[in-house]
Amino acid sequence: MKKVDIPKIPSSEITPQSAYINRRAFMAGAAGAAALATPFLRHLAHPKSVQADTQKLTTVPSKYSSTGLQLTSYNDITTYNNFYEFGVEKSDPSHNAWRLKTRPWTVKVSGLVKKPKTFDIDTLLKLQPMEERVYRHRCVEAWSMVIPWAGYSLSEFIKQCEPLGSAKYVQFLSLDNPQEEPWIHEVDLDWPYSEGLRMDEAMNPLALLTFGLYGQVLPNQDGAPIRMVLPWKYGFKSAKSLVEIKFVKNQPRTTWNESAPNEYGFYSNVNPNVDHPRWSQKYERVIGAPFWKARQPTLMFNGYGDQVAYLYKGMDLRKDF
Ligand SMILES: Nc1nc2c(c(=O)[nH]1)N[C@H]1C(S)=C(S)[C@@H](COP(=O)(O)O)O[C@H]1N2
Ligand SMILES: [Mo]
Repeated sequence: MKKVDIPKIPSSEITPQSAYINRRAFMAGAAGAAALATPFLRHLAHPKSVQADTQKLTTVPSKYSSTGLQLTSYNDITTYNNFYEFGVEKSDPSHNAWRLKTRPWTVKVSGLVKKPKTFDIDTLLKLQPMEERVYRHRCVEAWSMVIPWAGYSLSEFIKQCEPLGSAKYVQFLSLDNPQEEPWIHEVDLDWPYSEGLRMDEAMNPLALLTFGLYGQVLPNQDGAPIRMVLPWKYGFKSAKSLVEIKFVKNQPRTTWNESAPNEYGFYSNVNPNVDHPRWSQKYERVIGAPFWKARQPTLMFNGYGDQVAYLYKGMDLRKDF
């Protein structure tokens, strides 16, 4: 297999995940095609002009919403993304995720539950009142945003699933469809993208089953039509475009832990005192902020300690990072 050189990344940016992923040539055919392969792969032209899906969602305010924070702009939230199924550069998903078909869409509930069931996305949308929750979002790459999500507590959904007592973990599986997500063949990760939580973490009311942002359905690049949002954990724990939620006995495989276990732990709680092996986690770059506010200290549990610290009592967070 021919390897494609990783594009040069501005040294001011930490983009460790993309830098450590091997990408294979998109067009393995004619020799001359190799030079063309990268630009072609970068941005597959949208058949229509690029247009946001602007379906409105009605939301109610939430007691779990963070207050007093400057929201990141819609533009930054929807053009600076990690969604490796659509490319490894921050701008790739905004150019490429139009390929994702979000209807019809179902989410399968499987594993250790009383009644395994497949839910239609439009049923899930109406299951609970949709809350607007402003959350801090901290990527493991030491950048952050503040995003007004729309969704409801995962715990409300889990109660309806009636998990068995033997279910100790919840696994989240993203769409794995190379037709719509051609980068799946280029990016050297094990697909589908998989994440997981311990059951008590999943039942914490902050864990948000998410359908929208800024009062509209999720743009594809942000994980349409349904994703997780876990504000006290690094961003990669919040799997996008979910197709299956599985209740399991043992700690499930998680994509980044599998890829680099010494760098990405199962828990991945935001923790300024435990550095990534290749960079500090003490500070974060606030996307879109004016320069005098762009570097902020990172908060333990991303500022959500009052609500989640009890989950990790007695654990060594250096070991269980
Ligand atoms: N399926 C899937 N989910 C994913 C990712 C991904 O590449 N694939 N990236 C993760 C990472 S690293 C982050 S920081 C967040 C980014 O979410 P956002 O683009 O909506 O800000 O999504 C997470 N969920
Ligand atoms: Mo991330």
